[in-house]
Order: sequence, then C-alpha cells, then structure tokens
Amino acid sequence: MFSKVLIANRGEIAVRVIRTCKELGIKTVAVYSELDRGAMHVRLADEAYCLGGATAQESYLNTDKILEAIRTSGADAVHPGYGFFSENADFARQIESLGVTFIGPPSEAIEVMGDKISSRLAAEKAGVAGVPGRSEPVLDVKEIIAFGKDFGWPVAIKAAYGGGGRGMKVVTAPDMAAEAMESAKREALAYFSRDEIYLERYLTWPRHIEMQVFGDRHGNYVWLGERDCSCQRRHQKLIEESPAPNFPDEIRQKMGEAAVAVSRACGYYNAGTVEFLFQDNEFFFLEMNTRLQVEHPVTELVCGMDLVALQLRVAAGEELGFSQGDIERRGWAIECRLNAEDPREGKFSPSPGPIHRFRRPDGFGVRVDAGYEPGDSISQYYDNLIAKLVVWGETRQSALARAIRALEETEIDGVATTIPAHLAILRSQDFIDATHSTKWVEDNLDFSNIGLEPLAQPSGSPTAGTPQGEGDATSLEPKVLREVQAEVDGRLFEVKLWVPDLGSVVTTAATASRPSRSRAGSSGAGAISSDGVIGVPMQGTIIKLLVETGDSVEAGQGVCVLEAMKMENMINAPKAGSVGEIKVAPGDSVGPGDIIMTIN
Ligand code: MV4
Repeated sequence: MFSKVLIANRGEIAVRVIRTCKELGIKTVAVYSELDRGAMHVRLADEAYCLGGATAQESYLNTDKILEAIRTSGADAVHPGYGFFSENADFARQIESLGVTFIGPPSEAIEVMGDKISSRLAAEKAGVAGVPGRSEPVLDVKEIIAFGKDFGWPVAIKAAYGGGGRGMKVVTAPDMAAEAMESAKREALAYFSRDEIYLERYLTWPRHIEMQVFGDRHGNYVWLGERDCSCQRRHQKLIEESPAPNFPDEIRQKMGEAAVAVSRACGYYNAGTVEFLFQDNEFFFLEMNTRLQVEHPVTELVCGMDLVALQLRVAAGEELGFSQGDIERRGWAIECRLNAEDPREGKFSPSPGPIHRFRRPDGFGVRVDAGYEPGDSISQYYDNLIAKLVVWGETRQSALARAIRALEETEIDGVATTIPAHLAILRSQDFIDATHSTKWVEDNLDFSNIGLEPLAQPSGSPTAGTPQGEGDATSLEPKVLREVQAEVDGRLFEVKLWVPDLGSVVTTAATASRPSRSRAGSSGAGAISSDGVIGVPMQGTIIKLLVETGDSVEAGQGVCVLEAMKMENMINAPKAGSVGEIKVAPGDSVGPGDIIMTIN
C-alpha cells in the first residue's frame, strides 16, 4: 500500500479521499490555490503545498506546480478526484514517469473513452450497442438527411470529441439539417477545439442510467449496480439514486455485464462508470467516465463498500479480493447535490460567497460529504458544490422521506442553495412515481413556489467567520496559545504560538482576516451594472450574444450567454434601452469587471 498520497483536487472530493487515506494509515498531501489556503481539504491533510493562482487554470490545472508538489512531498501516489486532471491521459503518464502511481485507469483507456467515436467503437467491439447511429464522422449534410430517412427523425448530431451534452444538436426535419450541422460544428470547435461530428437516432424521453464498474490489474472485474441520474438540469445532475426505480432486474444484470464487457475491452482497471440511455426497456451505450464520479456514494451506501479504499488497493496492485457473486446490494440510496446556486425561477444562478452558518443534518442513514465549513467561502472560480447529502433507506419510500427530513434539517446561510429545488423535486408526484426523464426538470418541474422566502441573511458576527484553530481567545492566562498558518517555500505549516494575551485587540484583528477573504470571493454575485453598463459577474466564457448594436431591449431581457462554473448563465439587460457598443464576442474568456456591452 502507498505511504503518502497527494490529492490533486479540492473541495468535497479531496476531503472524501483524505478521510479514507487516514483510515488506511496513509499520509495525505493537499494542494491549494491562493484562495484555498485555509480550505477544508487543506485543514484535514497532513501536508499542504501552495500552487499559487486563483483560477483553476492557474492552480489545480497547473501541471508544473502539481508535479513540483508531488516531487517535494515525496508522495508515492496521486488521486485526481473528479474534474481537473482526472481524465487527462498526459497527466497520468507524466506522473507515472516520475515513478508515482496514478490512482485511476491506464492512460490508454482514458484515451479510448475520451473520444466519443472511438468509445462507441470500443463498446461495439465488446458487443454493446450505442444508440442506433453511425460511428464515423459526418462530412456532408446529405448524410444527415439520408440518416433521418433510414433511422427516422429526430436525429442527434454530436461532437465526436465532446461530452457532457455540449455541442449536441437535435434535428427534427430534413430542412433543419444544414443549419444544425453548422451550429454543431461551430460549438464543437469552440468547446473542444475539434469540429468532427457524428449521428445518432435521438431518443425523446430517455432515462440516464449508469453502471459502476471496478477492475483490478489482474483482469478481475465486477459491476456494483446502477445509478439513475435522470434528475438533472442542463446536464448538471441534481439528484442521483441507486437502484434505479422501475428497473427490471434482468436488465440490470445485462447492463452490468455490458459495462464489464466494455471495461474489459479497453483493458480498464480501477473505478469506472459506463453511461447508458434507457428507453422502452432498451439500453444503449452512451460513454464511459474513466474516473470516480461525484455520485459514487449512493453505490457505496447500497453495496456497503468504500470505493476510494478499493481504488487505493487496486492502484497498489492488489486483487479485488471478491467476485460478482459476493456483492450484496441492500436498500436504497439518494444523493442531493447542494450547490451554491439560486434555483428561483429555474435559473440556478451561481451564488458564490461566504458560508456564515452551516447546520449539517444528522441521524440514522444520513451522510454529508461537504467541502466547506462555516466561515469558508464558495469561490466563483471553482465548482460550486458545497456538499452532497446522501441518505440510505430500506426502501425507496423511506429513503425519500429521509432525504426530505434531512434537507429540512439543513441550514446554510450566506449563499443561496439548491435545497429548495431538491425539496420540490422529492415532493413531486412525478419523482415519487419515478416517471421523470432527463428532460423532466427543465420541461415539467414547477418552479413558481421554489425559494420564495428571501435569502437568509448572515446571522451576525459572533459565529460567523470564526477561523478555526483560533486557540482560546478568552483565556485569562497571561499567555494564550494561538495556532497560525505559516507558509515556507510554498508548503503550509500549522504553527502553535504562545503569545501574550492582548485581549480583544488581537482577537478582532485575527477574526477579521477571514471575512475579508470571503468578501473577495463573493464579488461576482449578479452582473455588475451601473448606468446601463453590463459587466461580467464571474470568470467564464462568452457563449452567445443574443442582441446586436442598435437593438432595443426590455429591462430583464437576456442579452448574452456566459458559461461559468460548467453552467450557462443568462446575462440580462439591467434596464430598457438600445444596445450600444458590444465589447465581447463568442468564445472570449472573460472575468469579473470586464464589460460586456452598454445599454443606452
Ligand atoms: C442523447 C439523448 C437522446 N438521444 N443521445 C446529453 C449528454 C451527453 N452525454 C449525451 N446526451 C444525450 N444524448 C441520443 N441519441 C439525450 C441526451 C441527453 C441527456 C443524456 C444524459 C443525461 C441527461 C441528458 C439531458 C438531455 C439530453
């Protein structure tokens, strides 16, 4: 087994991995950006190294800095978490060339599955069908029209090098094919720097069901059951559950075997997820995710297994040590992603800022995987997942009731959260009956009563923003113990200092440091607009302009789509008027304070 693991990630997943490492007696190394110096994953790790920078690109995606931290720390393995470098074959290779183990699949498997055409072909080779379609790039619009004739409309045009739903275009009739093809290519190029596209029959009401697989380096494979992730909005999953409701056991078996066959065919090992679309009692291969997924805890609760521990064992060369027949799945698990987003009117607008209060739910069958504690801030620069609430129940009904109870018990002040949306979903008849599909949240969920109560205000100063490790500030001793953080050559040290008790002066100065950092992180809430100048609210990419210079707009009308934190956000006109100069173009990388356009 490894003696020291570096976690090349942040937030809840870094915390998740650190916890298991501790249980296995493995030392942990955190890395952090300038904004994350005092973050929860840094507080929990045995050692921490500064990567510098604020944006993901400058920090958690900074290969040189991470490689340097690996060398300096002497870590013998790296866990990439999800996102960032988790599905980057080059990064995996670079680590292994240092003689350090990448806790994940072989880079060849990452590559095969990274490209949608080659992954479709790999699945086909393993005898697993994708959605009826063609596993080769489309060159001419005539091919789309012919495909529609053969397979029927609608037709899905997908980016060969895409994923996550971006760049997919649905064509319902032949006369739309040319325009859809152009726009699919344009988006594919903008998002993935490659414009190859291919075709599939478009399924109109599918469920997204994915299968957890595990392989070791000795050719042993198991499947650990499915997760239904149909409850999502704009390709952002909101709720996941296992098992999938109304899902026949013989299909589960077949899907499990299909997922193992696909894994075997690409020489896979470690944790993997094979995604399927499921419609009319048929399932079709969609893609394979070559990482540990956000929603892995629902599988853990149902199987009673620690998947991170299994990842570590397999990466260290151990055999799985059990086979398919040994796996017992019991009860029902549901995960709700608590994001710092405001779900009112179905907008889910990012809500970065400081968390003043966080009452975690508790009790039987309740698990909270959080990346933050009170006093921490959600930064506009990273994924805004605050915590995952995962519940287990004997039946789906009891798990649903427990999820609702736990959500009601949860209190998060300072940022808006998705909790009101979760409550509305879990209480809706469609979700209870499990008749929802991947389009249900966007097309059917009624948001008119969601989150009507105003945002909770910061609950005063005493508890808010108290840095941890403060020591006993009210001590009557002439000297008090203070724990401070010191950074030496980029490595973080927790230092204990016995200092004269200067009373309230020092205490105030010390506690003030955190709120000021928090404010920096929250500056991006809402588009900055004064005198009709529309500014960029947060770091992101301009996706689309909806108006041109000279157009007249209503107050509140959408003028521009900004992609930030993996979501598309509508930027609205602050007032009625005519559009003046437009300062951005689709594809531009923008940050807070940049000007989008003016409204005269
Ligand atoms: C589809 C589809 C219907 N038919 N392909 C979107 C994400 C990407 N990985 C694949 N996606 C879809 N592909 C065909 N042929 C519907 C979706 C889809 C979807 C899939 C999984 C989860 C959520 C989704 C939401 C909308 C559309």
